[in-house]
Parts: sequence; structure tokens; C-alpha cells
Amino acid sequence: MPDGALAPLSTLTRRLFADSPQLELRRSHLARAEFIDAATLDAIAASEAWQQTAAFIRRMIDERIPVLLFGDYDVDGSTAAFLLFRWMRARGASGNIFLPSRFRHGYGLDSGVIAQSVEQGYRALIALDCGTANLAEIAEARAAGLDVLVIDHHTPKDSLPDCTVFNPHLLEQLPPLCTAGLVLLAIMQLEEDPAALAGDELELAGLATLADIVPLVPENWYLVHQALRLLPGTGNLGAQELLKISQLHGIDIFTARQLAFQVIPRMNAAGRMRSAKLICDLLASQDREEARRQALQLDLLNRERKEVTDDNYRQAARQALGFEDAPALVLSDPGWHIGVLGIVAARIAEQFRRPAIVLSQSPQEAEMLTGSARSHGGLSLVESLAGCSAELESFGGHAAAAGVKLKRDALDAFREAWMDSVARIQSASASDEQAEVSPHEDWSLLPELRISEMSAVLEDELWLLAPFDTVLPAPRCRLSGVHVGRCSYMGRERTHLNLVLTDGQRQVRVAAFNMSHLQPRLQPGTSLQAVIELEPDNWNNQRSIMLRLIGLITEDGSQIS
Ligand SMILES: [Mn+2]
Repeated sequence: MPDGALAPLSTLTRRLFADSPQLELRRSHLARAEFIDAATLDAIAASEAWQQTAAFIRRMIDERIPVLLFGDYDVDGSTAAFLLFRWMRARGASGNIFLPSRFRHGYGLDSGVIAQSVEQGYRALIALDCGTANLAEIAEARAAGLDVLVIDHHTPKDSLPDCTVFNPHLLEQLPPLCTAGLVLLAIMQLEEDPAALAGDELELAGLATLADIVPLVPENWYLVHQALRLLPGTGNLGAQELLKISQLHGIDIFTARQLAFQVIPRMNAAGRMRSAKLICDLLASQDREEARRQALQLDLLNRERKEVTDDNYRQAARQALGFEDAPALVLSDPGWHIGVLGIVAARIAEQFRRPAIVLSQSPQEAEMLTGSARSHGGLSLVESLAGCSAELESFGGHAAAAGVKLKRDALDAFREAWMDSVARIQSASASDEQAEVSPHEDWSLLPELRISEMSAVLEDELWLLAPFDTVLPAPRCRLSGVHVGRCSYMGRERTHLNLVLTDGQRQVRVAAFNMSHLQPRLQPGTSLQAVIELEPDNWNNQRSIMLRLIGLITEDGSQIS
């Protein structure tokens, strides 16, 4: 049992999290050291979807049916394919992994690949991290004699494919796991001898869970929490070399931020710039020298990816300035790189504080545009796209991220239809929310914290409960009874501030990212309350808590951010 998992949380920590029920859920998950609780597992095991899934996988192994595992080109899709294939192969299954290319196939099952696999003698297909929406392709596969199973977590359309689909959207007992999480669950249920596992399954599924940005409900949180602790000592050669090249060696416990900013982009660079097969090859590597070369290759692809992203982002931002009043942005250029559209859309959505779709010309079909959508302000993309699907060839994804395809000459009509759809949803949700003002709006409602209350206990408990997302947000509070000790600029372009606050006895450092405009208000000696967010930090391999400035409450009570 992990240290401190059963000790009751301090009153201070409970107060900082407003006694969220997530605190106890997380602690009890940790105390039981299990990914999914036994009662939920029993309910899943009894479901028809699981029984058919288990029977399918066992039949592949027992009858040595040549099976193609068709994944996706991101961390989740490739890790899921790697984990399931390695486990099945070790038990005698015959077959291979196929990961599509963004440039040749696009997202999801591909008719050409299915036809080719039939010619090559495959007799079954497992779609991983895709397939739920591929009704036509699955009908073709079945007509060609392939047995088909889908393990996926994408949102289903109105109709379902004609095969077994293991998807949390279709089985209420299943937590909202990503595909690698579903594969981990499947392997743990199917494996009679846990000692026969490779031992890296939990940390790799946890890494994929973090990469896929699924909500950190207790099951997903547990996987990520474990990955942060297990990855530093992973037995997987490829992961070891990847961590080294990501400058993450000699660290006992990672923060989610370290993996999200240093490791995951290097893995995703494979599918963005070349082929996600590189991720599977790296994770499967049995040779140190080979693993080192593969990690280096991912690092180089990531550097290339950064340059292309910056260039395409600048062009897209220039275009966005032309749509000042639009509630959402649709930007398009045939020259933009297919592999970075999602990152560019995310950056545009963040910078312009609006949902954004970024499109380029489809590499497969010259008359089509293909692109990525990223949400802002809680809008459900899938819902908003469903509201204008007449203008789209296809779309799919989740609330926060989605992919779209449309005819080039439908661009203007689509832009108009999507604007209407977004505006409709936003006005409906604005009236829903009126009754409920978020406590973050009125900072005087936030819990108060004094420097004298900050201790090693608080630090340990925050490390135990992290990582945070919308399910359990990082705690925000008012640091009171303090005045400014020092304030200096930070960062090459002096965009950040490094603030030292003191209560007269002890002092703390507060990081103010992109808040250099507050500098004139932070003269030494100024009394104020600092609204801060607390988050585990590992800067310089020193385990600590970062205090991130959200805003200031001045002595006369005004809120400034
Ligand atoms: Mn996924």
C-alpha cells in the first residue's frame, strides 16, 4: 500500500478542495491499489459486450486466426495496438499491427487497407481507437469474410457498426477510459497469471490516458497517478530511452506536466510527421542501441514538428484577425501541414478564446478539405458539428476535440452553418448557467491560506492527489496577510513575473505567467491578497509545490487579473 494512502487528509487540504468527494474516491482507489473496483469489474464481466470481446480475442489466440490490429496514429491508438498485440502474440496469436498514415489514409478504418488485408490472408480485424463510426468500412470487411471487433472510446453516431463494439459510450458500467485503458482492462481480465504480464502495461496505459486528455475520473486518475511513479523505473527499454532524450532522468516521480510537455509531444511527432509505427517499434524494442536510435528519431521529428507548427500558426493567426466578431473560427489554407492542424487549432482556440477549426487540403482527395477542431469555453464540438452536418462530408471525435472533412466549395456555407450552430448552443447554455455563478468569479469566496499554514504535509497531500483536471481542479485560494517582498521579470521576453511574497517572517515564491502587466502594482511593501493555484512541481528535480498567480485582490477589495 502506498505511503500515506490511508492517513486522513489534513483539514487544510480538505478545505482547499472544498471537501470534494473526489478526495475520498482517489484515496480509496489508492488504498485498494486497484484500477477498477471489484463490483464494477464484475458488472463489466457480466455484460454481453465484454463476453463477446473476450470470446473474440480468445478465439483469435486458440484458433490462430490471422488478425490485423488496426490502430490510430496518436499515443493512445498506437500504445493500445502495441499492448494488445504483444499480449496476444505471446499467447500464440498470429497477425500484425497496422497504423494508418494521416497522409495516405486519414483517420479511421480504410477500405483500401481492408481489401489489401483480405488479399494478404487476414481473416479478422480488431479496430483500436477507431471503428465506432466506420459503419461502411466494417460492412465491407464483413462482406469480404473478416471477423471484426471494435475497441474504441469515440462517440457513436446514430447507428452502430454490425459487429461487437467495446466502447464506454455503449456500456454504462465502463468508466470513460481511453483505448489503451480499455486494452489494459481486457488484458487484466483475460490473463489468468498476472505474473505472465510484461510489467510495463500499467505505466504505458497511464501515459496514453494522460496523452488522450480523457477526464480524470478515479479509474483514469489512478492510471496516470501510477504512471507518474512507475515510468521513472520502467523496464521498457524504448520508454527508458525516450525519457532520457526528453531530459527526464534521475527523477523519482514525474509531474503530469513533465510528461505532457516533454514526452508525449515527442511520441505524437511520429504520427504527425511520419508514421505512428515508430511508437510501436520503440515500445517493442529489445535492443538498447536500437531503442536509443528510435528515441533520437522521435526527438528530431518533434523538432521538425515545432518549426512547422510555429510557421502554420503564424499564418492561421493572421487569417483569424480577419474574423473579429465571429463566435468561432474556421481557417483554411491548402499549404498547411496535415500533421499539425490539431495543435494549430488548439493554439488558435486558446489565443482567440473561441472554438476553432483549422483546415488544409486533403492529401487523398484533391476536392476535399480536412481539418481539426478544438473547443473553447465548454462548447461540445460533436454537438455543434451535428447541428450543421449537412455541410460536412464527415466528422467525429469528442466534446473538446474533433476532426472534420468537407468539400472545398462548401467552405463558406459550412462556416456560416457552424457559426449558427455554435451561437445556438452558446445562447442555450448561457441561460442554463445564469443561476449558478462559479466561485472563481468572486474570489472573496475562495478559501484563505496563510504562509504559516504551508507545510510538508500540504505538499505531500497535493502530490498524493495530483494530477488535477476538470474532475478535481487544482486548488485555488487567497494567500492572505502578505505583502510584496520582490518582483522581477522572468523569461526571455520578460512576459512572466517572479513574485516574492512575505508575511514578515517567511516568504514564498509565486510565478505569474503572462502577467507582466501587473508589475506596476507589485511594488515592494504593497499589501494584497494573491489569488493562487497550487500544483506539484519538479523544477530542477526539486519536489515542491508551484504557486501560480491567477490574480490580485487589492486592499480596497478590487479584483485584478
Ligand atoms: Mn483515443
